[in-house]
Amino acid sequence: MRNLDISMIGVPIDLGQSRRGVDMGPSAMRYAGAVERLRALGHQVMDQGNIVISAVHEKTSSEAGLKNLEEVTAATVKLAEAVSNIVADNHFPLVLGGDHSIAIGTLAGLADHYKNLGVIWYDAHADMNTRETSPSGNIHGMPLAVSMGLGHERLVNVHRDGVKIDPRNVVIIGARALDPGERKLIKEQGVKVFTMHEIDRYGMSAVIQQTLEYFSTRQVDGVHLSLDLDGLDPLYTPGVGTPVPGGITYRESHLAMELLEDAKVITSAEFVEVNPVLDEYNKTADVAVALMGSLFGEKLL
Ligand code: B3U
Ligand code: MN
Ligand code: MN
Repeated sequence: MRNLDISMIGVPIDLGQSRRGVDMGPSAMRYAGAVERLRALGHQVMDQGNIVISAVHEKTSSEAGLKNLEEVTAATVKLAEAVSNIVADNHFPLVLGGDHSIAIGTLAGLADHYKNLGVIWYDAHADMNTRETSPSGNIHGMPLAVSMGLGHERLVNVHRDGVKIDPRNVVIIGARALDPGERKLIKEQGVKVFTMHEIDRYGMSAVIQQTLEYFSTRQVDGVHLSLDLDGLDPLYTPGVGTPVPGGITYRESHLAMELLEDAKVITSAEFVEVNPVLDEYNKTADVAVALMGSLFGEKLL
């Protein structure tokens, strides 16, 4: 058990994709008891509240192939600054989304402090589209590519110019919906991917073990967990904008969090894509908070 100073920050934005309501994700996870759950484990939790998102329901910018580029850029610039300050204070940044476009800001802020950061992208998707390959124009399908320096310059240069993470330090877990351009980029960039095939075949325990071994050969100086709730099967997390069947189970996800906690490697985390409008009661936020519990040291005995 680590006793951490956790700084929680919410990013109530839904403009990185096309279904409204994911801006209420931070509230839903707070309502599900995120702060209390982590305090009960002995951590100090400072809830910094939310980043201010301007004109969240008013779409003002349009750039072909990139929906709401202006607003997403502005939000991620603010988030990057906040995350960087949290790490400078030696606190653990815990970011609550919002759609996954916010990872552009989280990773940009972390890049101030880590020179060789490892990233776990727990997601049904690779989020490695660019304007040219995106089937939707939704920026939440692009943050991983952007953080590798691939994409619109406004996004690539958020907070500081250029590349934020080394593609060879990225491990995607749970992928089962990849676009043609993403498949190509994954190969070209040397991203490590555990699709549902590997999870089914070897089990989550082996997948996390191999992830940890891989990070160790990469000599990473920290590991960020970017957890998209659509990585889980929609049976468990129905409140997401783009559910994909055949996903990671509740039990496998808890095991993954517990194994990461045992290894004491995670240095920052974000939980994204919780959309209470699409949810069954607050099920998806409840699962997010339960997973936070395991990630931060909850044990049965
Ligand atoms: N790859 C598709 C769909 C998608 C990506 N991320 C989510 N959905 N959540 C796209 O639009 O880029
Ligand atoms: Mn995602
Ligand atoms: Mn996803």
